[in-house]
Amino acid sequence: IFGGLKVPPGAVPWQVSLQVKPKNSNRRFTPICGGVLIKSCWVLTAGHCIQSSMDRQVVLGSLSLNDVEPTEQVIQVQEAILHENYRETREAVYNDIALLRLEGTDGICANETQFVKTACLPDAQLPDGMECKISGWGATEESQTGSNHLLEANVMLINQEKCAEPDIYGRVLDDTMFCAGHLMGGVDSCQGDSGGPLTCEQNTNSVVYGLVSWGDKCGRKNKPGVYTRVTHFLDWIKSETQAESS
Ligand code: 4AZ
Repeated sequence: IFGGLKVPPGAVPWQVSLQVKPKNSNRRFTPICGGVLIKSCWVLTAGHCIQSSMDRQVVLGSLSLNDVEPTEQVIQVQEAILHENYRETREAVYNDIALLRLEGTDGICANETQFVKTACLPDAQLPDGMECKISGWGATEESQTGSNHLLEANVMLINQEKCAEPDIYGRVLDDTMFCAGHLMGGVDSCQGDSGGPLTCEQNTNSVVYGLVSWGDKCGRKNKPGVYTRVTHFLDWIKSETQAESS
C-alpha cells in the first residue's frame, strides 16, 4: 500500500495473507497475495494469485507477517477455483477472481474471533466518489518490497467513463473491473496487495466491493488502481460456494 497507515488490531478482520510453496518442498511458505474471508471456509482472491500446482495456506488474524501472533489462524487451502473466463493480456487482467476453499470440518474452517471475521458481499453498485478502504502487505513508497505490517489507505471510487479516457486507461477497461484511488497520485495499492480487499460501507456493514487487481505501477498521477468488480461475480460466487453448504 502506497501512502497508507498501520492497521490497528481487529480493524480489518477479513484480511487474508495467501502464502505458497512448491508442492512437497521443505521450504517455508512465502506470502504472495492478499485475500478476503467471506465465509468460514471461503476466501476471495485475485485470479492472477493462483499459480499452478503450489501448496497454499492462508493466514488470518495477522498484522505482522514476520511474527507469530496469538491472534493468528493458519489454515491450509483445499482447493483453488479460478474463474473460467480469467484472462491476462499485455494491457489488463479480465475476470481476475478466484475462490479458495479452506480445510475444516462441518463447515467450520476459520473460527470467528475479535480478529477474524467475514466481510459481507455487496448487493448493489455504489456511487462514484464514495470513500472506501484498501489494505495489504504489498509494496510501500519507501521499500518496493512488501511491508511487514498490514497497512490500509482510503481511496475513492472513480467514474468508469472517466477512467476509460485515453489519458487514463482507455478502452482496455471493461465491466469486470473498476478504478479507485486518487487521480493526483500518492495513495494506491501496489505489488503484493493483489487479491486483497477494497471495502466500502453499505447499510452499516463493510462490504467487499473490489479486489486489488492491476494498475500502471503505483501511486502515479492519472494511473489509479484497478479492482475486480465483485458485484459482477455475485452469481458465480454463490454457485461455487453453496454446493458444499459451507
Ligand atoms: C501488482 O503488480 C499491482 N496500483 C497491483 C496493484 C496495482 C499495481 C500493480 C495498483 O500486483
